[in-house]
Amino acid sequence: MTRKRLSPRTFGPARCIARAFLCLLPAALAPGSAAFAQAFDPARADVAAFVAEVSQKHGFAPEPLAALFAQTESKPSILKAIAKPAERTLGWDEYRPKFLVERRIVRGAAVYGEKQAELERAQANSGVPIDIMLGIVGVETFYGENIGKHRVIDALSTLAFDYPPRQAFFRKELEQYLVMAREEGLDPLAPVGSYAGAMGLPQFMPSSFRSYAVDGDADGKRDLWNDWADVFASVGNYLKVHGWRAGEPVLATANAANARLEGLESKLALTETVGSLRARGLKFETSLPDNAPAMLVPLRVAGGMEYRVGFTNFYAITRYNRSHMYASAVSDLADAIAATRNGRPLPPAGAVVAPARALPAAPDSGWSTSTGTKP
Ligand SMILES: [Ca+2]
Repeated sequence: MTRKRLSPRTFGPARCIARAFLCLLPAALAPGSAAFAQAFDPARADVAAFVAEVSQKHGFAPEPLAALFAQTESKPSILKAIAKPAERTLGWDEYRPKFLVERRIVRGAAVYGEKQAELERAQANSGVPIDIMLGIVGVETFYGENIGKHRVIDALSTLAFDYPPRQAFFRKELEQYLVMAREEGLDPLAPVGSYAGAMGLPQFMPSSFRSYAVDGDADGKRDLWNDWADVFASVGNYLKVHGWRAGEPVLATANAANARLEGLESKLALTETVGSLRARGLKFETSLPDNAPAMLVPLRVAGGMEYRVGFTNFYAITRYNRSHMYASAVSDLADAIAATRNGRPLPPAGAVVAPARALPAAPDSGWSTSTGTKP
């Protein structure tokens, strides 16, 4: 879908609301919608039905759960944020510089200095390089500087009950959140996150938290807001579960000047191999063998296209956020952090620009990360 305006809050699972849903917005903001934050009425039919269902399914006492919703607010600012019209799609040459800024690179290298033990432990356990984990957290929340300011319960409830286009998705996440809060011993009113309920430094949705978050320092808690050991262990685990291969590259820049790309799909899937792409005349270097899975990564820039070849580990990053540009930015930020902390010059920004070709539009932003969910 079309990429939204770039701002810290667009990074996190909230960034990608399918345009198709926008036409349904009037239903979400129908007359009678509150102009100001308003506590939910537990007697409201859909809220009461949800409380009854979740209580029965997970063994919650219904009264305290109903009382919780009386303390939960439906927030117009959340509805406004999720329905914000998509601005024009950014080119790669506009998207990349948003992330590859000096402060983000330097801060990543500084976080390495501060959290080296946590990073090394997470790398040893997951096989995911330190710099990739820093790249993910750097792109998602600027290493925790922008984790969102909404109460997670407000965000999920607002979207579960007052945003019909995505209510099925958010009711599931709300259910997962309630179970998660109980499992983790958290007051469900306390955690904060993005306007879509993505949590902590790595912006995990509740279902991802339950499935992939890891207690990195064995203190009995999974704390993605404050515990860096848990943050890196969880990011590493997420990528490992989604197919990360230790020691293998993420991508290679490619020269497509004389390549025959007709008929190639640009979807986010490992539909090609190193050999099949080379057979089309795409020139790139890699240590991987001819039969290694690969995908073409088309990146639109002024004057044409930059191409890369993504390997299995590139694909794993796209499971965090379904976007060619996202995975490319994470990889480039990781490379820049690695260079900085090792005292090397930054890798070059650009690659060969080839004429634009008639490839199918790339799905360069799906519904998020860590959620593993599509619109
Ligand atoms: Ca912990």
